[in-house]
Formats: sequence, C-alpha cells, structure tokens
Amino acid sequence: MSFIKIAAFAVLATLIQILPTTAQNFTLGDLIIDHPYARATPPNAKVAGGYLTITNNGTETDRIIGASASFADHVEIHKMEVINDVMKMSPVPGGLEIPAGGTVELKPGSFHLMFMSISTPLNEGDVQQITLEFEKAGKVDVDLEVVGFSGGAAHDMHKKNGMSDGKTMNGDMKMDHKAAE
Ligand SMILES: [Cu+2]
Repeated sequence: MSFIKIAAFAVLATLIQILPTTAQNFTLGDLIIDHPYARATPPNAKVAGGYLTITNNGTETDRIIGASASFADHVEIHKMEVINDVMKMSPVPGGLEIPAGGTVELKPGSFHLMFMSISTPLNEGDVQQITLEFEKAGKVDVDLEVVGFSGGAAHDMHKKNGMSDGKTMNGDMKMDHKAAE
C-alpha cells in the first residue's frame, strides 16, 4: 500500500519538475493558450510584438480584450495589414473574437499583441510573465518566451517592404494608432 503511494508521489513529483520547463500550453476554462512568444528586440526598441495561439473549446464565443506586462507601459491588440505596399498596424476595436470551437492565431504579419513603450529590451532566452484578459473567461498569467529575432513572416515582410528591422522595431514604421470608434 504505502509503496504504491510513494510511487505515485514520485511520479507526481517528477511531473511537477518537468512541467515548468516544457509546458507551452496554458488553460483558462475552455480556452487553451498555446506557445506565447515574442522576438528579441534591439537595444532602443520602444515596442515589441507578442504572438500566441488561442483555441476555444467551449460553446460560447469569447474575446481577448486586453493584456498587461510589467515591461510595457500598456499592451494593445493589433492587426497588421499591407495596404498599397505599406505595412499598417492598428488596434482591434473591442478585442479579438475567439469563436466557439475555433482557433485564432496571433502571429507575425497578422494579429498580435503590441507591447507599447517597453522599459527593457527583450533578450533571447528570457521568459516574461504576461497577463491576458478575456471578456468571459477572465484573466490568466502566461509565460512569454523570447526567441531570436531572425526568421518568420513579419521579418520577411519588413524586408519586402524595404524596411530595416532596426527601424521597424524602433517604432518608425507607419502605424495608425487611432482606434476605429
Ligand atoms: Cu502592432
């Protein structure tokens, strides 16, 4: 009897040890938040993008309506589009809908979190805790993994548009921050 208990605790202890380093999924009610990450930023960057995938296994639509991070003054939910060869980003009014049974990807070149007025550069290998806020499910803390800057769709798109990454990440890109009202 007690041997089984000890064995069970040993398995549990092993799982607990493994989880913090390998878990990239975070659960909040019916929502699964997969692999939140950001790219490393150059030294004087004012903004940084955040990416993650949200799956809604529930029967009701939810929305991601906000986020916060200790290293950013505030966080906006943006969409990125290329209009006449100019990359434009603008806040998504009212947040981003996560349909029941659906998956929404916040990714380079598309929807993303925008960490505004960051107080410190994001360095590759860092893990930063951020808080996501959903209209119905509420708030959840997730770990944001900082990955290397090179590679990815947005990176390619910056190049295509003749913008240097440095310029882009220093906030010189053409950005429309007026929310549609
Ligand atoms: Cu943005």
